[in-house]
Amino acid sequence: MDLTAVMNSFLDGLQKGDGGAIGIAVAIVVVILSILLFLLRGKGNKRQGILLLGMCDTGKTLMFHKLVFKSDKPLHTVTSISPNNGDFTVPGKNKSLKIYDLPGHERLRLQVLEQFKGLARGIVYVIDSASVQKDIKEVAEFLYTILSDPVILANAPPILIACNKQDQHLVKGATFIEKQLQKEMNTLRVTRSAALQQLDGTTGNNNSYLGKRNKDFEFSDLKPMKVQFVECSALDTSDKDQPGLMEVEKWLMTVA
Ligand SMILES: Nc1nc2c(ncn2[C@@H]2O[C@H](COP(=O)(O)OP(=O)(O)O)[C@@H](O)[C@H]2O)c(=O)[nH]1
Ligand SMILES: [Mg+2]
Repeated sequence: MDLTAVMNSFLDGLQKGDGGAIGIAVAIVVVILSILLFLLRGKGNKRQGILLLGMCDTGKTLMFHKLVFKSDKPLHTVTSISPNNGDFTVPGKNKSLKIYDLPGHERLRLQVLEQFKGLARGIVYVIDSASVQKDIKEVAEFLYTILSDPVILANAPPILIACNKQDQHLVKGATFIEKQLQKEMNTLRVTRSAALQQLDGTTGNNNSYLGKRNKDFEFSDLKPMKVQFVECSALDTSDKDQPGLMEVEKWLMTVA
């Protein structure tokens, strides 16, 4: 029996309301729908976003312009209220990442995190190395909120802590900032998990306690989430010894 004959008898069966033929037709439709759904879902899961997060005035928008537009011109923006996004083409690879410059204003940042966290293939947490000591509490708090978010914990995107503005005089280096942040996170995890326990009345078993118990907080204990610190400068200076954004770009290449 050739294929046309099989098709004909199958269509004949369908017309006559033959149970077997209808069963086969239903099965075929189900298989096609499943494949379509699988393909669509696969596409949605492929997170391509890099979120630039951090306090106001840390240099996120300047960094965004440098990475996306390679623009050398100084920026004439006012405080960015709405998110920007643009493509970063990965040199040497046929890939691009979507960079999101998200507003760091205190009243907006949690809402913005909520909206964009599902897109994160990676997160760049930008710090102003010149003012980080003064603002350490707030800097640590937002970072803690990001790292203990259930969606972020589930996806475990790599995190780059970009210690920006290294071109300025007497700024702290990445190692110093990492130590300061670890100390602050150590305090925060106690207050945060205590506050949560009071709220929902449960004992422990929430995600708000980051790192290992019975041990001071360390970023390396957040595995499988990988947290890295680099020094950078989004501002152009004629000084060739300045780090520029080289380390950030290197990291983006490893994430893409
Ligand atoms: N010296 C120095 N200034 C910077 C650097 N990055 C940004 N700035 C300046 O810091 C201010 C805030 O930058 P902006 O990108 O708007 O910060 P955002 O609020 O995080 O988006 C601007 O005046 C920038 O020119 C840097 O690496 N070094
Ligand atoms: Mg901005």
